[in-house]
Amino acid sequence: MTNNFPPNFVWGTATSSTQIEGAGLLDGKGPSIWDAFCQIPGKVFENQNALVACDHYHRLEEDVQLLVDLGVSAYRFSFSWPRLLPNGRIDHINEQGIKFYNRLIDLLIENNIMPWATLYHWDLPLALQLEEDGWVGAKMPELFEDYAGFCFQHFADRIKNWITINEAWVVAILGYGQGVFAPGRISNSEPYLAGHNLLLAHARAVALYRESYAPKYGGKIGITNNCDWREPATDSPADIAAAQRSLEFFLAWFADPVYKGDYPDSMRSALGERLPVFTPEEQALLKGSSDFFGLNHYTTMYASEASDEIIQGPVYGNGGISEDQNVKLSLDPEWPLTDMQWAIVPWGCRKLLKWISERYDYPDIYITENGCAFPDEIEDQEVHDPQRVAFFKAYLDECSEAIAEGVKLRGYFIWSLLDNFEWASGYSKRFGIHYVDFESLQRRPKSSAQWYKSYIQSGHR
Ligand code: PNW
Repeated sequence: MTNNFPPNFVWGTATSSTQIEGAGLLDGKGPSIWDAFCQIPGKVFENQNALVACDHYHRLEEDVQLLVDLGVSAYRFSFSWPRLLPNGRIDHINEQGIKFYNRLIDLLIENNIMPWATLYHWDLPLALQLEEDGWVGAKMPELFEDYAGFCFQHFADRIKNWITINEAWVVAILGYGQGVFAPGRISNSEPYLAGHNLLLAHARAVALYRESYAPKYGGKIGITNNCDWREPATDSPADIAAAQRSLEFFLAWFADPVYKGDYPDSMRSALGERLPVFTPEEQALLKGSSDFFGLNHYTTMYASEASDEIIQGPVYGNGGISEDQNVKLSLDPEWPLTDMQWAIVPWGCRKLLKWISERYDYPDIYITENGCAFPDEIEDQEVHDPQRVAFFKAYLDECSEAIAEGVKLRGYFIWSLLDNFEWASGYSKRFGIHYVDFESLQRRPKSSAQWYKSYIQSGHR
């Protein structure tokens, strides 16, 4: 085990509104696209929904206490747009939503835990899906800016770390390409339009924050993208190029516009007119629009050139639309799998961190999510999850190694604080370092929570 984490390294855990809050239609909250999606039979495991989830809305104090007990220095959560603005627009404000987040933020600060707030973690107000076509609608960047401004106005005095959009890739590909996440659209062009509007929405929110809030409060704002590592399946130039292309369709799709002002050439040439074009003004707005590189990382796959094989339909986990890339993905049978069937490949994390650092000139990186699902069970009042502990040890070791190799990794957030509503998988996949009994809603630290606590304490901070 190496330890290259500096004393000011940010140690945290993460959650999101839909996944933990519950109170899905209570206290003035409007419905989100996920509330609607859950009502379509067959979309979510056992037709479950997020109406109660972990009932965090009513167990706020208890959950902050879990964070205190863990000894983390930061907590990443997300604002529920439809809890604050039930129809998505600032003409109708839900005061009870503001009160709820004020309580959360104040409690975190009282306990010396830095709040990291995500503005959009997938719970679009349903009204905006119906009225504006959701993220393929041209007015969405402006409506997001309004919503962001509303959040800054109420919370920027205390929140110094902002994330605009969580995983635009998931929204675009799973929500608008494969239709397996809300809003459930299936298309081979809408993902690129949705991605485009998400980027513009991000850029507008950042411009507003930098102009009107950062000078006064001195906070930071950025975007979080997810990416797996893609290892060339062989050392042939074709497979090396395929792995590179795969990473560009997955991560550079969203990171190049933010760091360089435009989409990668590989996407432009493969997609032609399906990839929207930024105006020069939009490029200027996007370039440099993130104060840090937010990364959610879970797994690794081999990539090879698809050449003669015709890739049809969705290939799970392939960045961009599968058919557009000419990349074939595969797994090494030696790699252990999590309950999501995601391979555990810790060195992939280090390689990805280095790839990002080299491509984007060594930005400050925060891993805003990393974690794994296992079918944990309670036995004699305890939950032993040695595989999860081994996962974190191994991934953090590679993070430490990456730091030694020059990567400016500044923080790490475990996904997740609690077992929660895992989107289309419902409650069947447990990512938490605290076990949640979804009948009684009782929380219980797993051994991984104990381990993380001592890891943070033992000089890894
Ligand atoms: C992320 N994929 O989602 C989200 O930010 C979390 O809300 C979620 O609970 C967590 O990871 C675990 O799934 C992802 O298909 C969903 O590659 C799907 C993918 C990646 C990330």
